[in-house]
Amino acid sequence: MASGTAIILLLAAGLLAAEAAAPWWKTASFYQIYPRSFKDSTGNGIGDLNGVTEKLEYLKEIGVTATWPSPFLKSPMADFGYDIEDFKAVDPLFGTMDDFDRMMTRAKQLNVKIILDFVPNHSSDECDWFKRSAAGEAKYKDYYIWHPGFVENGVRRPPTNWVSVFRGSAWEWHEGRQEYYLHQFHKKQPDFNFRNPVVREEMNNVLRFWLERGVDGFRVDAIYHAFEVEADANGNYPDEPRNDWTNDPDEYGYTHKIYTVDQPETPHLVYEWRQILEDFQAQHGGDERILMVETWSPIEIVMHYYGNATAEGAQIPFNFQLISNLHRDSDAYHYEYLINNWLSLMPSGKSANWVIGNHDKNRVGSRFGADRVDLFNILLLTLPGCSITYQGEELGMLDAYISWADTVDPQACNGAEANYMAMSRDPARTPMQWSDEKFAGFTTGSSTWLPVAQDYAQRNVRKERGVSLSHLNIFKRLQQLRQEPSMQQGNAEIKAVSKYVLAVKRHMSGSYVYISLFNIFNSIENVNLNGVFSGLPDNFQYALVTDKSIRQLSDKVSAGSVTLMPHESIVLRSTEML
Ligand SMILES: *[C@@H]1O[C@H](CO)[C@@H](O)[C@H](O)[C@H]1NC(C)=O
Ligand SMILES: CC(=O)N[C@H]1CO[C@H](CO)[C@@H](O)[C@@H]1O
Repeated sequence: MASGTAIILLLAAGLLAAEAAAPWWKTASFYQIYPRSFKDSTGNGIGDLNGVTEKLEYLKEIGVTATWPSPFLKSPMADFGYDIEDFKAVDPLFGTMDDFDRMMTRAKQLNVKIILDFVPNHSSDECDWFKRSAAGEAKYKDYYIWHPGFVENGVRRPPTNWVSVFRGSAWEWHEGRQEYYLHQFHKKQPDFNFRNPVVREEMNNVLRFWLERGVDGFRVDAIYHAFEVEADANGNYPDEPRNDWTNDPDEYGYTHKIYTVDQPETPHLVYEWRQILEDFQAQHGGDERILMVETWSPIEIVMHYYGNATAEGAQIPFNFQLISNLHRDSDAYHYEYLINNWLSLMPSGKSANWVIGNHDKNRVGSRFGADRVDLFNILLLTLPGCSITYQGEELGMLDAYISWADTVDPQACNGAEANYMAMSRDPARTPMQWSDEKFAGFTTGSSTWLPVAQDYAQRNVRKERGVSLSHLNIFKRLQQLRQEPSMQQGNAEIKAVSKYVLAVKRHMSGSYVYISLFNIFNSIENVNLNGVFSGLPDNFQYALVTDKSIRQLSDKVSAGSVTLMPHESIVLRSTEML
């Protein structure tokens, strides 16, 4: 057969591949579930995996592509599951491995992807590996970071001045082994030694284990703490330089973190994990598995997690620019800068992602004002790339008032009654509001692990389904708009029209032009879009309105004059394809 035919076949295959090329995650809508508070299936007042399974259809209803439930692996719960005892087992509080498998089966039927929250920086001190390491068993001896410390004038002191995030020395003396172990967090959370290839392989096996069980990827918790500086030839570690703004050696800010976070090796650990995913893919086929990594590092460092010139990294290094830097008074120029800065620093060929809420932050409506709930949902869902929504934000859930007596967050309980509210993450972790039934339909039991928010009778899924411009229905409408070619693959231009108004234009040649407009403040604004974007058609119509709008869906409007009501956000669509 002529080699020409083979070339044509190859070309055809190439074209098909290119058409199917946009991987599922690039414009996905991710949804973070906090399993303790999503749905309780047993009546004990704590959400569980069967509860998640029961509500997967709801995720489908609101157009979610993928969900990452916060950790549900076996844990003594010193830090609500971020301290893992067994990396390959479900905690009985959340269910069983069979429940997990059922959740996966249902998710696959509905085509909702499941991402596992993977917590690699440490294990629990009750983890079998730590016990064996402490006992000096050969294989496990160097699984964690051990050092005998120093004795000066008969007094023992820790190896360095490093401080734990939870206050006090990051080194804890272990009587059994007669050495200190390193813990950057709680003393019940010893840090792994990722310089030990056996530990890396052990973790790689954890990834393989869950891939085999069907997960679509991993969300990697606080990766920037994974490595510490390498020990010198004598096995010693250097002190970190002092910060001059505190003299309290127990305060986390006492030292400047140059040896305990953001070490140059850390992104390479992520590249290694990506390779595990690729290898699995090559063997098993199916849709692309992904890595989402959490790192609260400077933006230039975050970019390394995308990969380097020769190795792929995480598809989604979390973009915390909006969640970290925006506040109530931020003007449109600030929004514009933060968004464009990410897009311009991102290596070419990579995709953006946007985060505005999570289980560690106050509710969006409480941080920015309830009048801006739709604004942030519209922003997240019309920017290019993928959106990441924390459960309940689609309803506009607000922080609940939690009394001191009801407070359970260790971060708040460790402090004093006088200022616990500033520390507590409980207000954003209250049970999901499904209906106006008792306990908001979250449980059939007689109590809940955290109180249900006081406003649940007005703000819940069932009620919002029935109100045409509810936050929930706007969220669903946005998901439909996101399917449009201009939103999926179009270019994006993000511009501040003034201090008050932000504009996002999405367009792909041969399709409609979409423009989202955000009136951030409390005044009426008039915008001439021709002064903002060049080459616009004259006529637009409203593709999305909110309860702030005086115009209706499909009303016509000229590009030369668009009026925005206080806090109004809208999406316009050109009347013609361009
Ligand atoms: C990229 O990372 C890989 C894997 O860690 C490494 O082997 C390679 O040298 C790096 N390439 C560049 C150009 O830095
Ligand atoms: C890498 C990692 O797992 N980071 C986590 C380390 O532990 C603390 C305390 O549990 C978590 O809050 C971090 O997110």
